[in-house]
Amino acid sequence: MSHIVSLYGSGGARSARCRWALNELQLEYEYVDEPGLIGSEKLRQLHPQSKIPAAVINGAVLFESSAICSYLCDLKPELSLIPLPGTLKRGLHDQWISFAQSEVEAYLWSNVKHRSLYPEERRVPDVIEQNNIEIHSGLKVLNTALSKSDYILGDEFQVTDIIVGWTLNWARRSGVMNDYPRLISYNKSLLKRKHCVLNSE
Ligand SMILES: N[C@@H](CCC(=O)N[C@@H](CS)C(=O)NCC(=O)O)C(=O)O
Repeated sequence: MSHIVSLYGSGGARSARCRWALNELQLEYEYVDEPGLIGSEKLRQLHPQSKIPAAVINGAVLFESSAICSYLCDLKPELSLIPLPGTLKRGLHDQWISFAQSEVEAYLWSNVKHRSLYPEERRVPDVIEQNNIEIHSGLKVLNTALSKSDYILGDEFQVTDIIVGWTLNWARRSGVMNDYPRLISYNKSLLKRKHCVLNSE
């Protein structure tokens, strides 16, 4: 069955997760990357906070990058990029994408806000040190989990690796991943993938 997909995004933002998943799934899609998109009324029709990514898939609106990625993979089960619903592996997929986003990514994002995004009067520099403690706690867990296998869920690349991999690539680019050799080698192997669109710098 063919699917009609429009993705709203920009560059290396979290929408890159969705572009990478779409590429792995070999799904054609319309990509909407326009100046002034974030915060626009046009995007607010699709995302209540007018953030990216948002997607229209077969006429239905979806936001949150990991939800978009997982749903797209569910649409093409024959490619086996996501474990089937109801399996333990699917539970582990949910576990690790939630873990990466809530235990690492949210703190990376908070650091960016407190360093540069918020207006000066909202920035709390002390938060950054606290955030870094949380980030390292999360990275340590991921480093240990990945020491047992090539990919998060075992021997096969899954969309889980796209979602968690985006978080880890951001950690690397933020300079907080240097003490985790397994995360560095995992990140390198993901960046080599043909369909990967993450920023390798
Ligand atoms: N948890 C959301 C985060 C969405 C998000 O914060 N997107 C950023 C770009 S990567 C954005 O649109 N930021 C604009 C803003 O915060 O106003 C997801 O994974 O989709």
